Amino acid sequence: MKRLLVVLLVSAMFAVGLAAPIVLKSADVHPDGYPTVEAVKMMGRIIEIMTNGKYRIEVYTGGQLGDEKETIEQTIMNAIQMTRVSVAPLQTFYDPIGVFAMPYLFRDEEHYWKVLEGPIGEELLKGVEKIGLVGLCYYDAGARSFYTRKPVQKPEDLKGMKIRVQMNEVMVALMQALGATGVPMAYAEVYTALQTGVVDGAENNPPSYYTARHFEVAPYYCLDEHTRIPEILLISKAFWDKLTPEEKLIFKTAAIASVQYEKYLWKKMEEEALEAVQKGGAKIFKPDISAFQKLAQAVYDKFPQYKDLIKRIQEVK
Ligand code: GTR
Repeated sequence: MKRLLVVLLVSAMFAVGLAAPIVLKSADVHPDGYPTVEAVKMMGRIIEIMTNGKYRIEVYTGGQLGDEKETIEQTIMNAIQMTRVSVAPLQTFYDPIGVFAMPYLFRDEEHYWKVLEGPIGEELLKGVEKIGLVGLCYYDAGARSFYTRKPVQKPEDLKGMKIRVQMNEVMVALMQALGATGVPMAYAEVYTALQTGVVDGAENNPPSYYTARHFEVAPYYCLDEHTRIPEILLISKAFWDKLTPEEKLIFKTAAIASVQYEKYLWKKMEEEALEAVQKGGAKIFKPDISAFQKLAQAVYDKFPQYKDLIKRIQEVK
C-alpha cells in the first residue's frame, strides 16, 4: 500500500514538472550575504521559475569547494557546473583576460563598466570558451587597496614588505614595481598568514577586507585603489552545450538580471564595510595616488602581450 502511494506520488510529481531538478553546484569563496553570492542565488531563483523547476543552482559558499584555481579546474571538468571567481586567477588558464589586472587601467568606474559591458568585455567573456568555460557575466568588485600590519601611506613604506596577492602574474609584478614582494596565496589562508606575520599585508576591496575579517589582523588600510579587477561568473561548457537554445537564453537573461542586483548590493556593502572596519579599529588612509601610479607604470613594459588590448581599452571613451 505504502509502495503504491510512493509510486503515485512520484508520478504525480513528474506530471506537474516537479521531478528531481537538475542541480548545478556553484562555488564562491565568499560567505552568505556577500553581493556575488546573493546575485548567483537570485539568478538561480529566476532560472528555477523560468524552467518550471527543471534546474536548480546550489551555491557553496566560503570556499567549501576549494580555492579559486581549484574551482575553475572543477568547472572546466564539469565536476561542478559553475564558479564565481575574480578574473585574476583566471589569467593562468586564459592569459588575455589578465589584462584586467593591470594597475590603474581604468580612468574611473564609468570607464570600467563601458569596457566590461562593451565589445572588449564581450570578446574576453567569449574567449574563455577556448578553455572549456562559458563566461556568463562580470560582477562589480570595486577597487583593490593595500592593508598592512604597519601603516603604509606612500609607496616607500611598502619597501621590503611581503604582500599576499591572488594567483596572478600581473599582481606579482605590481608588488615588485612598488618595492614589495608579492606572495601568491589562496584567499582562505590570508587571515592566518597576516596574523602570524607570514605576510606583512595584503590587498583587496572593502567588502572582502571586512567579511574575511582581515581588518582585525592588518588594521592599516591605504586606499591607493591600484586595480579594478572584475568578478566573473563561469559555467562549464560541457554543461552549457547540453542546454537547449531557449534554456541558454533563460540562463543568460537571469545572469544579466543578477548583475544589476549585484551592482546595487555592492554599492551598499562597500559603504557599510568601510564603516564597519573603522568601528572594528581599522585606520583608513587616503594617500596621494599619483605616487603609486607612477611606479606602477613599470608593470606595463613587462606584459607586451596586452599592448593592443590596453590601447583599445584606453580608446573607450
Ligand atoms: C576578492 C574576490 C575573490 C577572491 C579574493 C582574493 O575581492 O572577490 O573572488 O579573488 O578577492 O583576494 O583572493
